[in-house]
Amino acid sequence: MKFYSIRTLALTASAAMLPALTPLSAATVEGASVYIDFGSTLTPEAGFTELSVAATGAVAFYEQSLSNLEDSAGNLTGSSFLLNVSNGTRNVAGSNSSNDHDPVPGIPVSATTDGIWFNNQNTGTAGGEAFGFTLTFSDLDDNYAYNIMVLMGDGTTTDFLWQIATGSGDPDSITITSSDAVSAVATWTSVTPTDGTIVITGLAAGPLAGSNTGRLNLVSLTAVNIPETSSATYGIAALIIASLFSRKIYRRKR
Ligand SMILES: [Ca+2]
Repeated sequence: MKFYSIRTLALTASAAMLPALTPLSAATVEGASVYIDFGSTLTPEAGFTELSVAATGAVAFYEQSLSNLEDSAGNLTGSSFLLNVSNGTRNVAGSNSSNDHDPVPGIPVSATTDGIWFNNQNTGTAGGEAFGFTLTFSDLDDNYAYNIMVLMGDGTTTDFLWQIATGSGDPDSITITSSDAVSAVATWTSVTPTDGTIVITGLAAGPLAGSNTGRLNLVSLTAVNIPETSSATYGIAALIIASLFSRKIYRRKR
């Protein structure tokens, strides 16, 4: 609590004296997570935002969005999420279908036992468009970095290559294979948004002959402090403010 009030104080200084700094968003809380829980089973825990997909007919290029995401601390972050699926048809499956992921510490079982599945219906890479997922988080607080986790699900039939397409700080490419999709936990650490945006892509990397299915279970973003640079900036701002306050108090005394 004490630390947070100091940062708020530093913000006041930066707005007046250091206009190059971006103001902190009061809605973003260090350590809080935004969870997008794909699937059709309601997850009652606070901060879990469901993304269910109606089981309708084939769609070549699918997208669905969520706005003003709630985090695990119960705050509305003002951030948005967009799911795009390229070269696939769509469907949804609940906990009784084969979208399960093994339990993950800290994540409710109701969140890891449902997912959504997409199938490219034998289209392979025809038309030059890869089959896979694009997860876009926008209007993120640039004053934080984000730890990211992606879970796919049982029944994924080909390999998917996951990476951070927009955002910096963790260049890891992570392959989730058809055989480990039920257990693999893809993570990236301290990813810094680019103009408030982080884009995560998971494109089919394996052989695409015939029908291919990708099952997506959960994605999370956890706000963490940006190392070094941010701390130094706040420290300088706090020193300036402290100096101003001491002068003001001195004048009042006289
Ligand atoms: Ca899920």
